[in-house]
Amino acid sequence: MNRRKFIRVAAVSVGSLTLPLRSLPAENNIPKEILKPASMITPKGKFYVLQIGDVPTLKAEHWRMGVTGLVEKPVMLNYENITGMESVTAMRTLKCIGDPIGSEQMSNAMWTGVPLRNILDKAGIKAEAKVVVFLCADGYHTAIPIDRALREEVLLVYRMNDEPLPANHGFPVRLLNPGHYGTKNPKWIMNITLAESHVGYWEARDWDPIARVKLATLIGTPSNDEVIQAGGTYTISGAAFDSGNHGGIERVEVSIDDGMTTSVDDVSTWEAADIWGSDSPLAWYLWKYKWKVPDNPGEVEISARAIANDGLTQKEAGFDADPAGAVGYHFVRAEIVKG
Ligand SMILES: Nc1nc2c(c(=O)[nH]1)N[C@H]1C(S)=C(S)[C@@H](COP(=O)(O)O)O[C@H]1N2
Ligand SMILES: [Mo]
Repeated sequence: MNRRKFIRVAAVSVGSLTLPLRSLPAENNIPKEILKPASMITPKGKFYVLQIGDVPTLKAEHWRMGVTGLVEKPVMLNYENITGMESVTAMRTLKCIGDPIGSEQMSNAMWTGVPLRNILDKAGIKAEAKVVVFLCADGYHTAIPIDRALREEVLLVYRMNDEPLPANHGFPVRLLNPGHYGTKNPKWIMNITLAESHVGYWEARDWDPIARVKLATLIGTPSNDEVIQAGGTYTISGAAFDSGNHGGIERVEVSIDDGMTTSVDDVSTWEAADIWGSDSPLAWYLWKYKWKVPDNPGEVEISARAIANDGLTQKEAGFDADPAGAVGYHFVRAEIVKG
C-alpha cells in the first residue's frame, strides 16, 4: 500500500456484547439509509458535464454529418437519416479519465441511437484504414481503432433518458464507446473520417490514446469528514464500475480498519457489501453496506474496493488522477461522535 494509517478503532466485528449496557437515544436506532448514488439512472440535470470549451448550439435541421476519408463511397447524413435507422436503447455509464479517485465525474443514463458500424457500412471501409476519427463542432477531435469501433455496443446516440440528447451532452449526435473513458465518447459530431492514424486533442496533451476504463469504486456516503453518531447503524454506499473491461463487478468490499487492524498480521478486514442495483457490465453497480457504528468516538477510515468477474481486485488506496485512468481504491475519513 502506498499509504497506511494506524488509527485505533473499536472492533466493530466483536458485536454488541462488548458495548456498554446503556440505552441509546431513540434516533440512534433508526438506520440512516441515505444512498449515493440513490438511483441507477442519474437524475435529470445531475449527469456530469465536461468539455474543452463552450457548448455549441446546433440545430437538427441544419446539421449534416459526413463519413469520409479512407472509404469506398463518402456519405453525408442528416438527422432524419440517423433517427430513421433501426435503433438500440441501452444503459451506459460514462466516466472521465481525469477523475481523481472518488470524484463524481461518473454518471449513468439510458441512451438511444444506432450502432456506429451500421453507419460505417453505408460508406464501406477501405483496407488501409486503421482508425475512425471524429471531428466535433467545438473543435474537439479523437480517434478509436477500427476493431473497437466495429463492436456492436458502440452507438451513435441521439436520445438520453427518453428525451432528445441535451445540448451539453452532445446534441444532435454523440458517440458512446463502452470500455473507454469520456475522452473516447465525442459529443457534437460533425464528421467521421477513416484514416491510417490520428493524434487526438487529449492525446496531444499526454492523455492515454486508448483510454480503457480501469476498475473503480466510489464511496458516496459518507462524504469525507462526515460526522456520524456513535453506536447506531449507518449505511455506507457507492458505485463500482469497470465498463466491461474485466467482465463486470463480482463484488464490492468495505473496510473500516484498512491499514491499521486489530489483527496481529496487520491484514485489513474486508466485508462484503450488498449490490442493490446493476444492469450490465457497461453500467455501474450500486452497492451499500450496513455498518454498526462503534460506540467509541474517534476518527475512522472507510475504504471500498471492487473485485471484478475476471478476478482483478483493487489493491491500493489512492487519491490521484492518472493519464491512463487511476486504479486505486477510494477511502474517506469520518468522525464518530457521541450524540
Ligand atoms: N466534442 C467534445 N466531446 C467530448 C469532450 C469535449 O470536450 N468535446 N469531452 C470528453 C470528455 S473528457 C468527457 S469526460 C465526456 C463527458 O461527457 P458528458 O459531458 O456528456 O458527461 O465527453 C467527452 N466528449
Ligand atoms: Mo473526461
